[in-house]
Amino acid sequence: MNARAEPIHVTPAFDVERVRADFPILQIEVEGKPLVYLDNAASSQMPQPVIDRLVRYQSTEHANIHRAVHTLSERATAAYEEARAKLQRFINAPDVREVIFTSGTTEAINLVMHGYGRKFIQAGDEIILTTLEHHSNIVPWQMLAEETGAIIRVLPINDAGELCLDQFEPLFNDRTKLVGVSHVSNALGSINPVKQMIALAHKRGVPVLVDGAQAAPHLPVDVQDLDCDFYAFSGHKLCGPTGIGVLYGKAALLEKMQPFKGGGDMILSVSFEKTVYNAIPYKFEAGTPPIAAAIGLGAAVDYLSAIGMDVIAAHEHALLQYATSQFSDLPGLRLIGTAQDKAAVLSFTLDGIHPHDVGTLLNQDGIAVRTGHHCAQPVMARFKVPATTRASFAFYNTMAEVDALVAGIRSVQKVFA
Ligand code: 7TS
Repeated sequence: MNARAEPIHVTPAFDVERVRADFPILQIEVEGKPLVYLDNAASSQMPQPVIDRLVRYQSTEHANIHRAVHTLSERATAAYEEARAKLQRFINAPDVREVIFTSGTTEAINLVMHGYGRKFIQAGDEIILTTLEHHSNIVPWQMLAEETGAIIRVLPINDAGELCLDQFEPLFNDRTKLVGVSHVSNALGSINPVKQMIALAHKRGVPVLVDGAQAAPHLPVDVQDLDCDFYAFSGHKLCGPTGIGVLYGKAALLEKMQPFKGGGDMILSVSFEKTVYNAIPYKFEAGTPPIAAAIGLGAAVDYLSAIGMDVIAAHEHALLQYATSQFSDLPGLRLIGTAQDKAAVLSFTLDGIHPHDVGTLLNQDGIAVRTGHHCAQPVMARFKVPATTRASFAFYNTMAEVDALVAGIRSVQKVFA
């Protein structure tokens, strides 16, 4: 007999009510009804430990960083750099120098466009994007194409909102210089096979930028496992503050890139004859950064990691399955985006009712959803709709909130019947 006890693998039960108690804003009422917050893809809410961390920083640690020998400056610098290390662990980056604080995903992508694109992409070179991209992973590349004469190629999607992976490899040629792809679509929730795409691109020697804005808050992200060259995400979708985000980049690439912004902190020495740039990551962090926000984001990833990103993903998947099955009982509802592999985003239209009216009426029931094109107009064009209503879930949402949404949709349909 084996004397050693077998390890027992128990998934800790996820207590959603306990988690909700951490979020002051989830306790408020809207229009006299308990808030049902289903606009997490736009921005998620902040738990008390993150709020407390911001207050502690502002009350006892605030000063400018990397500049002075006084105590507060040292405290602020230590807390800021500690936050960088927390973010490094959160995405399993091999080197802390590969974590650059930006103002968000948009700025992170623009940094790659200016730092990498303007240096290495020329007339006739090609960039591969996908139909699923958010405007912030389209427009910077169009600006670059306009400036340089580079060409953008687009990987299409099928009727379920999944990338047509079989058409990916044929898009490459000798002029392909970069692939930009979202890890998770904000408009449809499709989870893209980025690991597979990165491997295919690397076979051709082409670097890949992953827009992780909608993945980092919902799935465990491991940049070493993905082997991505760049990974961008935003703090405010991750229970952190606005005005902060991260660009992960492989050190070898970051070293070769030119700075995006010039100013203080990004230099080693300046004269009118010659300026020497600072080492990475500081080369890309010109000026006083959003110190408080970075520290808040560090607290946010601590909070999420304590719950466990796999636990978060499992709870959100259960919400998605339940909501999808409830939606299938609603006549006149068309679900846009039915990918096999999907995050908890439900984009839909209701026959004969404009999404704006749906959103306005749901708000009267205290339910927050987003309506519109979700900054993904090529996705809307693909499905021939001008807009959708989108319910996007977070780990603090409940099955009862799915029921509230379904009841809300039924009453919207009654108003328009
Ligand atoms: N990429 C994706 C996939 C996104 O979903 C968003 C924001 C961005 C980039 C830009 O992020 P930012 O933090 O720099 O603005 N998406 C949404 C949304 O779906 N609704 O509001 C913002």
